[in-house]
Amino acid sequence: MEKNLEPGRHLLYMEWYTGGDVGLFMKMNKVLYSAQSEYQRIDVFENPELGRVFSLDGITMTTEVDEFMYHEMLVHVPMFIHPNPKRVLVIGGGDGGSTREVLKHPSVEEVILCEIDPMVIEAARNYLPTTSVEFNNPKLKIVNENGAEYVRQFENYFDVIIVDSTDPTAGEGGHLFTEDFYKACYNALTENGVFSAETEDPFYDRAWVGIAYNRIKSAFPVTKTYMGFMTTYPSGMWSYAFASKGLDPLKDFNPEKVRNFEKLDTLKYYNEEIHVASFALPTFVKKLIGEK
Ligand code: AAT
Repeated sequence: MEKNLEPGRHLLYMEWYTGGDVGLFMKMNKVLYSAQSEYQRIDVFENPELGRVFSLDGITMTTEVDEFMYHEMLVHVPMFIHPNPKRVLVIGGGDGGSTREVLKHPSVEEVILCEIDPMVIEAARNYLPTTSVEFNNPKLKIVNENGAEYVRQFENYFDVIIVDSTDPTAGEGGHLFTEDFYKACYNALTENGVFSAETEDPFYDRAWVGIAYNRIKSAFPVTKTYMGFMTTYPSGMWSYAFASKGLDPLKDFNPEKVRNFEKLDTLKYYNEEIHVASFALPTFVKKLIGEK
C-alpha cells in the first residue's frame, strides 16, 4: 500500500556550503522548473516561507522574500556615488533583480545585462516575475555572453559596472574574479566610473573576500569592502566591493540624493544610514582583507 505523504513535506532542497560540513535546507512545495543548461543546472521551486526560490547547481541565487537585501546593496551603493549614471553594465544577474534596481535611477539611459546563460534569462522571464519585471524596458539590452570577454570591447564607455556573479568556485563565476577581468572593467569605465561586485561571505568563503578585494585593488585606485545582511546566503552576512577611478564611497556620498530619490518608497534595505554604516567592518573582516 502507498504511504500517504503530507503534501509538501517530502521534497527537500539542500544547499551545501563551501567546505561541505554545514548547509541550508528548504522544503519544496512545488517544483516549477528544473533544467540542465550548457552551463549549469537551473531550478525554481516554491517554499511557503521564502516564496519562489531560484538555484543554480544547488546553490541559492534568489528567494522572493529576501533578494532585495542583496540587490539593493549591490546596486544603490555605487549608483548613488556616481553623480549622473547614464550607461550601466550588469554582468551576471540573469534573474533581473540588479537591473530592476538600476532602472529606478532616472538618469539611466542604457543598461546592458550580460548574462552568460540564455536559459537563466528564460527561466527568470517565465518563473521569476518579481525580479525580471523590467526585462521589456526599452532602456535594457540583454546579451548572452561571458562577461569577462564581453567587457573587453568597451573603453571609456560605462558610468557604472555591477558584477552580480555566481560564486568563484561554481559554474562560470570564476572568470569574474580575475585581475584581468577587473582591469578590463576599469578600462570600460568613464573617468568618473564606479564599480561594485559581490565578494562572497566572510565566514564559509572567507578566503575569497580577501582575494577579490586585493585583485580589485590592483586594478582600481579606490577600493573598499562593504557589507550587508543576506538571510539566505551562507552565514547571513555578505560582502561587496566598491571601486572607482577616484570617487570615494563616503566622502562623495550625498545623503540628500537618497532622501530625494523618487523611488525611495520601493527600497526595503538601502537607506542613507545603511550606505555609511555598511563600510564599517567587523575586525575579523578587516583582517581578511589585510587591513588592521
Ligand atoms: N542576482 C543574484 C543571483 C546571482 S546569479 C549570477 C548569474 O551570473 C548567474 O545567472 C550566472 O549564469 C551568471 N554568470 C556566471 N558566470 C558568468 C560569466 N562569466 N558571464 C556572465 N554571466 C555569468 C548571484 C548569486 C550570488 C552568490 C550566491 N552565493
